[in-house]
Amino acid sequence: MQTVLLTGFEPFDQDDVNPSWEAVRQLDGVLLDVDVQIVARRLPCAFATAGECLARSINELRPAMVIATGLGPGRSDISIERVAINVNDARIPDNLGEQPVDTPVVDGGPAAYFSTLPIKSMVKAVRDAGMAASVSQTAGTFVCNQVFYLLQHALAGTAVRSGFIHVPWLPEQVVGSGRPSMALDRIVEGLRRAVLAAWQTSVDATEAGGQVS
Ligand code: PCA
Repeated sequence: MQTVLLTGFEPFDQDDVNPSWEAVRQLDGVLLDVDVQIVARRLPCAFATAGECLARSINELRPAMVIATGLGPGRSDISIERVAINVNDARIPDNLGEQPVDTPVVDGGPAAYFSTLPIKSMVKAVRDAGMAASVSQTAGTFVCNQVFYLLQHALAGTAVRSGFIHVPWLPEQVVGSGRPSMALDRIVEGLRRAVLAAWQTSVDATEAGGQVS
């Protein structure tokens, strides 16, 4: 049996749930395909500990593919991230009170890493299943981008493909605010379809999915 590691984050800022963890915990133990099982793990929302925790899970599970997920506050769809950048620039403190400004994720590391997942095929698979999805050109500069960068850095040059997905708030988190959200069962199914497409696709589809600015 092979393993696909999916991570989600603990709540942060003002929220008392994080939809990324609420969704991936429902996929823990699910058979993705013949002989491939999803294992879900929760990461702390802290610059000092999230990367360590991710590395421990990778060492323990030796997964065949790794997809980290997080809440993208204000996102309206399942956002498949294209690129992780070598910058921490926190607008708010993390859960340990740390707020790095303009520091590198990895001293002397490359400016950026691309996702090694078939991002266009993943967007198409989620949309075909009836959920909104798009390629996102930035994972921000907070803990999600840091984890995404550390993940790509750790697995660079290996056969283990990896990437990052941001998900929207849940409807109950945005009541009366006019902010976008997505129901939990749709996030769960959207993630499952995205992960399945990533697993089954070795050459990405050519589909328009960029942004003008
Ligand atoms: N979202 C934050 C960190 C944890 C999470 O779920 C981010 O986008 O950086």
